[in-house]
Amino acid sequence: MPEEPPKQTEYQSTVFPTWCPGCGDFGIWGSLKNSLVSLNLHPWQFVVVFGIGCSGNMADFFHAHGFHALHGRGIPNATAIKLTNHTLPVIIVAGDGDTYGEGMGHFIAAARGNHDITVIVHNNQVYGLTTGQSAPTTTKGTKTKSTPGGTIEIGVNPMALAISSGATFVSRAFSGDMAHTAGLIKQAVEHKGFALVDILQPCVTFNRINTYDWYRQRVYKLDDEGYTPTDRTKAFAKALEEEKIPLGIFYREEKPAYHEEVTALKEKPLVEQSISSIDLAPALEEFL
Ligand SMILES: Cc1ncc(C[n+]2csc(CCOP(=O)(O)OP(=O)(O)O)c2C)c(N)n1
Ligand code: SF4
Repeated sequence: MPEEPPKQTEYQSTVFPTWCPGCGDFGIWGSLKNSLVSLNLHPWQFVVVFGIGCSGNMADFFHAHGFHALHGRGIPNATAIKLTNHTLPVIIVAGDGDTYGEGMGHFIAAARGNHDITVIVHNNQVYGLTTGQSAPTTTKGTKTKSTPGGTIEIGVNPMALAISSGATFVSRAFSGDMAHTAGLIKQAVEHKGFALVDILQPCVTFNRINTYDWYRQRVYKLDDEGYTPTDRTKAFAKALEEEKIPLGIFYREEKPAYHEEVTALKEKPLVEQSISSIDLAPALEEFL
């Protein structure tokens, strides 16, 4: 008998979100579930790695095979899972602080390797869970709890960072537009290689600048102007736009994913390989 298609409720855990009412995390949560339905993936057919933050708290509100990683360490956990069983779609859900701050080195390394993972970033431009300190994405001069005189550093540009690091699917969404966000997540998961969906997510409690209205006055869709995401130079130009905020796929490229270039994984996934015939004695003797 053919398997029933998944239903949204399958990804529902028994815990209702503890996010503040109106938080943009709700829109990302709903969009992710909608995209998984359209990808025809049941909860046991993919893995989600969660970071630490309000965003990563989704681990409690989501029913699937998952792992709640340390702050900044979602990406290395995800690449390890992918290399162990590269038939599984692997998704990461983490904050902008987690991904572009403590996890920045891992982000660049995984993008350079074109690891076949989907990184979903809740970009609220603050540290939400720890109550509103500045994040790596905070715009220069912004006053936050940790920067009462305004931030001195410039903000990280996630689109430019991803494009220059070798990511092969680079996109931006807005959590206030769930249909568009779900469509981008779906395409990112389908993409073979390192895929970023940076999602602009209002933190209604600690970020009173980048509100839903603020975004609605500035965002526009790249698709609406007939933009094609195949030219790196044009993608950089879009990444540097500031007055208006482009949404959609900035850059997309087809090339081999990391696991496809590892000789030992060419025949079958690591998890299906037998290690009983391997003599571990010489290695143990050398290292113990
Ligand atoms: C290794 C480590 N460093 C720092 C922290 C403290 N910490 C917890 S959440 C967080 C920031 C969360 O901000 P972000 O990643 O943007 O996620 P958000 O809460 O905004 O969704 C920090 C610094 C931690 N738990 N572990
Ligand atoms: S603190 Fe901000 S990011 Fe965290 S749940 Fe509340 S509104 Fe959302």
